[in-house]
Amino acid sequence: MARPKIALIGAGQIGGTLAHLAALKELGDVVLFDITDGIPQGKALDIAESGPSEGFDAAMTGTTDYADIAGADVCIVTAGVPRKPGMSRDDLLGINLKVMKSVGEGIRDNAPDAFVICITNPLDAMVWALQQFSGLPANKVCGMAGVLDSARFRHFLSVEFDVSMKDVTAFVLGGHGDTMVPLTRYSTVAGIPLPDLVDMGWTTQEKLDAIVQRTRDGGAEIVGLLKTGSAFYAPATSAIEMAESYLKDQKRVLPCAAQCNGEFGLKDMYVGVPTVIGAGGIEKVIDIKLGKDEQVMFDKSVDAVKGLMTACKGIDDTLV
Ligand code: A3D
Repeated sequence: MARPKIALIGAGQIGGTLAHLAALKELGDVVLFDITDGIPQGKALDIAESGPSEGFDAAMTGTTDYADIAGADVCIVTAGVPRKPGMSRDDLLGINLKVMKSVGEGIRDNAPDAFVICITNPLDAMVWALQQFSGLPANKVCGMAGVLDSARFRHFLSVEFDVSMKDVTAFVLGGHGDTMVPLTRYSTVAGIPLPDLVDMGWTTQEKLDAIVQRTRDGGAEIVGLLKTGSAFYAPATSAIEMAESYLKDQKRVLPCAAQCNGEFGLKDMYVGVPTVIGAGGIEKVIDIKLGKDEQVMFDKSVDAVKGLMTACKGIDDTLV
């Protein structure tokens, strides 16, 4: 059987890391696409040359021609611009929306059967627009944010509790922005919910609140340190986790930006929700019950995403 084909649209910081990880995990043959000639070809060759030492079997090609992504099983989209210190994700909307249009059309014309994972910011609005521009079914187009935000939360919690990250689970829902909703009640250490751990004296409510806020600011913290761009190692790892679940039909339960069709009382919009990812793409949106305070935070986050969708419609009147 032929190896799966993974197309990476955008060969920048995240794109290059995605290619390297896909090769190391032998998820399939990789095509790196970018509009800047030389970058995708150079990164593809560099990664291919690490193959003999690593011992992976995966073909790597770089291209500026959409025809080369033909028949891709998975497309991961990072095309666009990242933020710089002082910028919010929302400041990227105008420029990245135009990029989503060309990327959507490129995928529509060359890889209409692919499972598409969008990473470009502002995430929830960009994946919503990308789905419309590509015309692919909504269950085959999703956005990566919740896996990353939850991973950041899990990392901070594991340091606070001095336990293995493997035993910390966490859920972060809502839009990928300042209004994201880390759900402490659904986050656990080996099944023990965080509020119980506060009662047990493992941490204080103040410390937990600070960790929740640090999770919300996790992207900005890295932008502030790097100064020239945004995070790329953990974002790439998170998207690879989602791609692997699709390619291997693992049916992982992962939070991601998915189209809601009645779940959480929402329709025709993308926002971070718990999902099941398998061979059918987004096979299920898990409609969990939110507490009163959680619902208030989630609604605020949904409103922020709706505001961005309205701004997109003001720029491109083909969006509905
Ligand atoms: P960067 O290293 O600048 O790479 C972006 C690449 O896109 C560059 O190589 C560009 O040449 C290329 N590009 C620009 N326009 C096009 C186009 N029309 N078609 C194809 N390629 C194009 O950025 P990055 O890899 O660090 O980040 C990529 C995106 O991911 C940005 O929008 C970030 O804001 C976003 N991001 C999202 C998260 C989430 O958790 C959702 C995390 C980190 C970064």
